[in-house]
Amino acid sequence: MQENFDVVVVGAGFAGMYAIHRFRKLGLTIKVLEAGSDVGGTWYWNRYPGARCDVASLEYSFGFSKELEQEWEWPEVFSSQPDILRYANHVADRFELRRDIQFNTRVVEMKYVESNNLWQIKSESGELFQSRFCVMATGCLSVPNTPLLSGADNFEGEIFHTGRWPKEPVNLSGKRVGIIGTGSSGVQAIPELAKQSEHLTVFQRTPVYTVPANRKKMNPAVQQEFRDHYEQIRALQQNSRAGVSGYRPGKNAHAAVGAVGADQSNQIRELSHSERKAMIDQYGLGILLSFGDVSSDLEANEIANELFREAIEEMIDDSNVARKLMPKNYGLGCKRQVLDRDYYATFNRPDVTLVDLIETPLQHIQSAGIQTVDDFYPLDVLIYATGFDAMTGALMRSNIVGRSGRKLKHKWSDGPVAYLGLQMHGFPNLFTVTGPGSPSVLCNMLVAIEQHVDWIADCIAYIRDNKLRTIEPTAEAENHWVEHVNEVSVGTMFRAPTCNSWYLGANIEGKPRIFMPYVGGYERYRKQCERIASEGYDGFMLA
Ligand code: N01
Repeated sequence: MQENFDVVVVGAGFAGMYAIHRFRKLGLTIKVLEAGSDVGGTWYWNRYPGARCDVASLEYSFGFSKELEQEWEWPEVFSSQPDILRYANHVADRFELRRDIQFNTRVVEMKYVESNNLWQIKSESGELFQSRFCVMATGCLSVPNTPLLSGADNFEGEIFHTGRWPKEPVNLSGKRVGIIGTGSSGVQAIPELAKQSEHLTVFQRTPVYTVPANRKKMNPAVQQEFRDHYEQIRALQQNSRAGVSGYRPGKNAHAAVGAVGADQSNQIRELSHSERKAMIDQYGLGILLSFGDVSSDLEANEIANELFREAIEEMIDDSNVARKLMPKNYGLGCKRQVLDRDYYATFNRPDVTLVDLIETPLQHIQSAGIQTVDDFYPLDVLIYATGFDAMTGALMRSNIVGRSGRKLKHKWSDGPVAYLGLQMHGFPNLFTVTGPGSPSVLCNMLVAIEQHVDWIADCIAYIRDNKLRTIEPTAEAENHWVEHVNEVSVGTMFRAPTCNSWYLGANIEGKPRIFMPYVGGYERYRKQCERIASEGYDGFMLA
């Protein structure tokens, strides 16, 4: 049996959830297919201890409903995963979203049928769905990367991935826990795991630059101030580089968001060593990221890196451990900035061991632990905090077949090619939310999601109202956009010669090295999308 809809949406994270609300207003029939058992996307899957958002709660929220803005209470300035998931559930309840979602349904194939201009979607259990439009709301960081380590199948203890943490509580007390990976997930989990386990061994390949997160409880006066000014705040977000307003309430409610003390016009090169240290003492290590030259000039960047290493030396009791924790071969700003709570202090605990996998590589995983070239580490639990096949992973795994039997996998074999990160030539009526080539992960995701879903909804309405059947970008427009995305990233720290990050696909073996998100800024991007739509969808073929 095959069910028919106007739109099938894949994924019930924040993008899929907002899509239901927005598409209902157009009177469209919708089906959202979600692999998980409930809403929340990334916040549904990433339940590991310590998981938390790095965008301030009052900014990381939907702007489409004034009532929602007024009624929701955020307990902390930067929200923990349980609070964000609670918000997602509240939104689902309040707007009765679940009636259009089919949970526990993984999409395994999507095929465009040219004879009737419809998409056929197949689930893992063989169910078939058909729709005129498809919206991939599959998230940028939704496919966990589990590296193939020698002997991994031998391990007889419990195994977890931070990106697939179980819903049921995980009891680590009295257990010897090992964690591989020190990116954002590992850095957040490590201090909590150290508290919960008998002994924690951290297997680190690349040391991280991490700065303390703001850990304040929400001040009710600040929350009220935001509620009173949300219209202004949303406008500021729309005209910002990263979808963040930076709004700071008045004197009595200051420091609601972000770090203060320097701006991009400040140059680290112009300060003496003692002036630089004084600024770190006053504002914390995060200040290093605020100097304009640190993100644009390799020598200035290295000054900041060296200051960072000095700070690590001061924070860590054992100089050998401090040395291992110091990032050396890449600079600040190359990767997504990591925020932590007590990360460095955790390595001063007697029940935490740091293993440097570059100095002493992992040889083999055995039934009872990990063997490196110089030691054996007995473990009851092994945790992978090894990241994701980012931005393209979920799309590539959906086995998408477009016009003339062309597979997305083949189209993207040398890297993602898409127009505005919204559509691909050869795949009519298929849209991606925060796809490669859009600001996505460099932006407040909630802002990026709302902008994309609104754009897609307006586009579908345009097609319907003009009695058209299909839309897809021209190959030319798509190629120009890819060139532009590439051009604007040149000269940024993201593409420094020493930089290897998931933004570049460098964390996945064999993945083409392409800088995937759009670094030109959210406001500039949004204006381009608006211009293109207002000019009758410039660069798109409509039929
Ligand atoms: O993943 P990562 P993540 N052997 O790819 C290591 C968002 N996020 O899940 O660098 C040994 O950054 C790898 O080492 P190396 C945020 O956007 C946000 O931590 O490849 N180690 C690295 O240390 C973030 O950027 C929040 O040498 C191996 C780690 O695993 C993104 O998600 C919180 C290995 C992976 O780090 C991804 O973060 C959490 C191997 N074979 C996540 N393979 C917040 O909002 C990989 N590693 C705060």
